[in-house]
Amino acid sequence: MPTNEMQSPLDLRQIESFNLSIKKELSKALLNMGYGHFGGCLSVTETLACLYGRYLKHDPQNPQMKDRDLFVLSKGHAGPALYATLALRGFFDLSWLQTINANGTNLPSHADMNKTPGVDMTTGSLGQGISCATGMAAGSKSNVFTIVGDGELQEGQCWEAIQFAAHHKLSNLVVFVDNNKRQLDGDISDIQESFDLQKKFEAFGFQSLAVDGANVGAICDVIEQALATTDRPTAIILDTVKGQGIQTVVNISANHHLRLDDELRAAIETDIALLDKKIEELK
Ligand SMILES: Cc1ncc(C[n+]2csc(CCOP(=O)(O)OP(=O)(O)O)c2C)c(N)n1
Repeated sequence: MPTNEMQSPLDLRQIESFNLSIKKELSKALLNMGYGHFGGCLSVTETLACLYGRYLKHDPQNPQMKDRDLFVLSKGHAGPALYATLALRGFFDLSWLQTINANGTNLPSHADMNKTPGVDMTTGSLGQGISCATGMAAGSKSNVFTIVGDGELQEGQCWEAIQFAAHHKLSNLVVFVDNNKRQLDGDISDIQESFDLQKKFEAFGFQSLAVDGANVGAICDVIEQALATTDRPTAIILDTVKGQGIQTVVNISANHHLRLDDELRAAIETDIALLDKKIEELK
């Protein structure tokens, strides 16, 4: 897999600041809506910051650039995390985030390639994104990155895609698993155990790596391992916490989708102020 030489890469401090800014902007957008998928948006921001800050070949001025790398948010309900990333990267104005899911918006709650500059695949029906990403990797020389949920992997079609990718040795495909141990209605281990995801991907023929999904430096290291691999696809199992970065959300066990009352809103606003402080310290 060739590495990206076209964009000016951010250093680790900048990537961490980018990550915190994504958390802040997506949280502000969901506060504005009054509801949203807080938990599963917040658990993927570190990975998005690494990809869009350093590794993904892209051009915000030309979202359809021909030889760009491709990104598929297979867990499409985390759309607001991707939108905050794209806005901060310059694909569109930050003010668009205030229109998420509104009538006529370019930012529907789930990702839509026909509406949003920078979105490479429409997703939301779990299982379909990783299948599309695999087909895109088979049909292109570009690198294709996708993020799937651990709950999403209960969809059988994911494993068809994984088997196909391994058989065709799609070394330009990187599958991140947001292993936050929760799905919509509870703990994965209560609903349908994932067992050892790293071993499962390895058994299918992937290079299979595990990493702390809250540590941007560690995530960059495993992405580099993936980019250096030329004989098979890579899976990166992200050890994450649903809601990570906004403690109020972490503390709520049923944090998949929150509807805000005044108390919750005030608590999240306090957490956003803490993020602001950290962002300031990183300057
Ligand atoms: C095919 C399909 N079935 C059900 C849903 C409804 N749904 C949206 S998110 C979700 C839970 C997914 O869990 P996970 O992939 O672990 O996401 P995370 O916890 O990281 O947000 C479900 C069941 C859907 N979007 N698509």
